[in-house]
Amino acid sequence: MSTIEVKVPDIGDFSSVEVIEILVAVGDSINADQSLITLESDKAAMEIPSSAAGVVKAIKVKVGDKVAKDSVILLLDTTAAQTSASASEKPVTPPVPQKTVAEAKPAAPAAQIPALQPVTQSRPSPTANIDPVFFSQAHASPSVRKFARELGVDLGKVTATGNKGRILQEDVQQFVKKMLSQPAAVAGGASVLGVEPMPVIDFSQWGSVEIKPLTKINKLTGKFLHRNWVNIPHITQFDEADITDLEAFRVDANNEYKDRGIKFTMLAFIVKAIVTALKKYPRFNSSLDSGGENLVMKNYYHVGIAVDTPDGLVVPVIRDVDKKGLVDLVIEMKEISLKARDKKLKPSDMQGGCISISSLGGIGGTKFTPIVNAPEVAILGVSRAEIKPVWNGKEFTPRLMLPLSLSYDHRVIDGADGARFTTYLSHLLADARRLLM
Ligand code: CAO
Repeated sequence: MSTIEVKVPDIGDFSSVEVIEILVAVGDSINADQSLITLESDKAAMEIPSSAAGVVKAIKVKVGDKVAKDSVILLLDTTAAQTSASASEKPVTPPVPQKTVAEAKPAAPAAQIPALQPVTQSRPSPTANIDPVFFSQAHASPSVRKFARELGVDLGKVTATGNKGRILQEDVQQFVKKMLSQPAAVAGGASVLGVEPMPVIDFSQWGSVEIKPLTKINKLTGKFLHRNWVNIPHITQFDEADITDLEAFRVDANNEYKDRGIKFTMLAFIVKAIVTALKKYPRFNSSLDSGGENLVMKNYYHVGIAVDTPDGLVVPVIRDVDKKGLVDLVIEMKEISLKARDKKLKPSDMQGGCISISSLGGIGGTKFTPIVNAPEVAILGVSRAEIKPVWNGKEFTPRLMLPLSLSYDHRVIDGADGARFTTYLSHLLADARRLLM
């Protein structure tokens, strides 16, 4: 038996170069010239070939080590290789993979897929985690490995077209192109580039299920909400308005207008107040232009109201709120919510809003984070008012507090302005006389 030390050859000007990959394992039969390790300096990556054929007895370096000329890489039993090849004629691991590693790789055992997350189809991501074993065994030049690493491509999944199954840079590019062009098999539709798609799940494996198609409105709103959620950097500012006095006024007004069949809702006051706040903080009454370079400042005041219908959420718009009195607003709001629930809204009834209000106060809840209804830049969420003890400087007094949740587009509105807007809105609602000013 003859054991030799395989050393780093003369690698030019490099005196201390990092080992980034070990390409063989103890027990591997290797050929002369087979790549053993990959070194990477600031300037280049290089594979170091074996000086002889044999069986690897021990590896003397590890990933992260710094090596130079004559550093020992491994111990090689040079007789064992010849003996095993000639005597037993067992196929040894080919020094250079003749197929792509993906083809050579045994099928992944089912146990590798978590039992509770059966993924029947999902788009493989080019940036999926790289399998270090198959990446290191893939037959590719250092520059191609570097290129693949930068793109996050697992070389083990790339089909090679080069000589003797070598993976070329074009193969990596082709792989990325293919991944990007594959339709996303995502529950619920579109996926975000670079984000792992949602798995497709067979729920019937855990019990009986039935399929209910989404309504047309569900599908449309789902698309818009997803688009807005993904495109807009959202912040939600919470506040509470003391509406004790406003509620007393509302009850009086309702008694007064009872004979005319008019019922003032808290929402009508909020619509009026929000327009006064838009006038004070005009940036909330703007939209980003399509290039994202300019703000389109609006000189009109149209407010969208989210209406819950059996078929889903719709947001009709009340136009020119600043030119309308409370009675007109109350009548119009009643009409549009009836129209919405009777499916009589036209597309134009839902366009041109400056800001939207989503009121869940009639249902319950303390706070929520509504999604901005682009191209608007803010949306006000209103939750259920509650009597709370409020400190007036001397004592706690029972006050009716209305929770407000203002979500806004942080590209257009700064946090300080978000807080100013809700503070001002709360002042307006606390003293409705300010709405006249
Ligand atoms: N606090 C306490 N009570 C409230 C309240 C609040 N903030 N807002 C409404 N209420 C009360 C009302 O006074 C009314 O009580 P009475 O019948 O005793 O007078 C009751 O709750 C029902 O009000 P309402 O919700 O029907 O009426 P509204 O004017 O407040 O709202 C509308 C109208 C169209 C906004 C509402 O019906 C609706 O559809 N809300 C849901 C909106 C939605 O789905 N948003 C989610 C979008 S985010 O995904």
